[in-house]
Amino acid sequence: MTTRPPLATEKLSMLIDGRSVAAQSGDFFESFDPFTGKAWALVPRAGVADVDAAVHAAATAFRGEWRTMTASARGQIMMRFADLVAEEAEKLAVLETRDNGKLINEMRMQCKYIPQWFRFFGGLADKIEGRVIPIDKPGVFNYTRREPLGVVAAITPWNSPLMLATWKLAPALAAGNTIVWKPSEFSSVSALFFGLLFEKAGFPKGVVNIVTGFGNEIGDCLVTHPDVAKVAFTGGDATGRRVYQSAAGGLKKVTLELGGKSANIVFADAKMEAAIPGLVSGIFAATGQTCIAGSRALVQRSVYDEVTEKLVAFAKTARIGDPLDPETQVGPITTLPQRAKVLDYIGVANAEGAAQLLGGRIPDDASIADGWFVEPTIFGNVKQSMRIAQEEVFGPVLSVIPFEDEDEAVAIANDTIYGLAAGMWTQDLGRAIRLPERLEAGSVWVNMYRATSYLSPFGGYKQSGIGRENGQTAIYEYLQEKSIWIDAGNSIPAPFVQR
Ligand code: TXE
Repeated sequence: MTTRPPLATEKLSMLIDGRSVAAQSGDFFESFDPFTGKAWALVPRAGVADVDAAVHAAATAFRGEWRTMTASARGQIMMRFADLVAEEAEKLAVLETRDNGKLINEMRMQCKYIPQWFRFFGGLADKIEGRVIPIDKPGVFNYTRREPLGVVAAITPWNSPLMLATWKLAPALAAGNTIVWKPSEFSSVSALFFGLLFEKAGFPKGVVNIVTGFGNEIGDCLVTHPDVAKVAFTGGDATGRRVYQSAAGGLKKVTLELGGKSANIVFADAKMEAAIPGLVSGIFAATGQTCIAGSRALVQRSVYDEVTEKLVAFAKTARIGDPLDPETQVGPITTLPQRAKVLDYIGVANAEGAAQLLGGRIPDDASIADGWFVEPTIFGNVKQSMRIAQEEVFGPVLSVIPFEDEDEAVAIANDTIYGLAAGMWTQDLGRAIRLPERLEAGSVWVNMYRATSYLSPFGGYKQSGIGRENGQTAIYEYLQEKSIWIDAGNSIPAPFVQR
């Protein structure tokens, strides 16, 4: 086992109005290390009063210095923040791995990459332009401004804590909004360290506030708070629906990113040396705990036996172990309830008659017995009617589904309520161009899988979500357009007549 560094501070603090604070109740809750199964940090347990204080601070900051600061100055603060995150990337990555059990290699990659979002959107801050409209009324000058919305509530899950928050915070801040961020109760530690960097970078107090606590205790009061203008949410679809309904009461703007059941399609003409690791990395690299997991492998029937055999052989070699060890390839599941859910789905798949080709159990290895592991699991000959083909498991469970031809591959790929992502493996250029258009998914990868960037839009078709994150257009999710009319002709208005 690698050394597990102790946490520097015994009890962590939230960030409200530029101050490091405990919950007003003084309550804390334990955060667990999924590899040791033991509590390793104490996180403030915010209540409604803390949410109220955070929203109040954000609303006040929105009307203060942040509002009058030039967009270039705003962008420069974001650039400074990016530099500070880059300096702390290694520390943040270790905190994330301890808190959510995902591989250190993956969290390192994410924490080193996060500064690019703040640089990119910081650079966009002073490129938010309005328009001059050649209006159809003589003597009238009409132009538009794009203005921020106000207080944005960012609600994030446990699987990629800082990265998924960054996808919301960077465009929202660049657009001039202020933030109340509630990270997942299962992975709040890195957020609280991230929070220490905002003031250092020069953000005015109250521009970014972080409250930690349980979704079922404070989520609803944050979403429905009258001073919150927009909710940006990533999480499960059941919670997403609830957030959407609560936000509707106040007609708030929302973006939702709600996971998927993504198809990773292998055609007989694929380069198999690439396709097989592509299937494996699509599902097992993050122990299946990623919204874009390629949890359905669609394999052309003529190569079905060959692919499943190679897939099982390859997945069998995956090293299960301590996520802090860079050699580990499959880490634990982040939470105990999530492991129970994954094991339950494995039971359902067996009961429905899917052929279990690999895994399916808690690993039988005493050296990792304290961790919340599930073996990489592969089911063959899965049918569309099975729950394992339709529902998001969010664990290391792959369903392999055979198909005959292109049309059937598209039909199966599109036959779920979700539409977040899809992958395809082929050497046929025509097919590589033809098929992405037919796939109902917000991201399609050809001969690659699981790539995202600050430069390219990301989001869901169908019930995988609403709105887009990343890429230039994401900033418009945090802006509203105002139309300004000026009579430049000095005319005297005719009363009772619309102009
Ligand atoms: O997520 P939740 P959970 C899926 C995955 C998983 C399932 C449940 O299938 O098994 O969701 O995971 C906050 N109002 N994904 O329960 O509940 C909560 O505190 C406002 C997919 O951990 O969606 C956390 O901060 N907020 C996903 C955030 O919502 C509420 C990533 C997400 O938690 C709330 C994670 C409420 N009423 C899980 N209740 C993806 N898209 O990548 C909870 N929250």
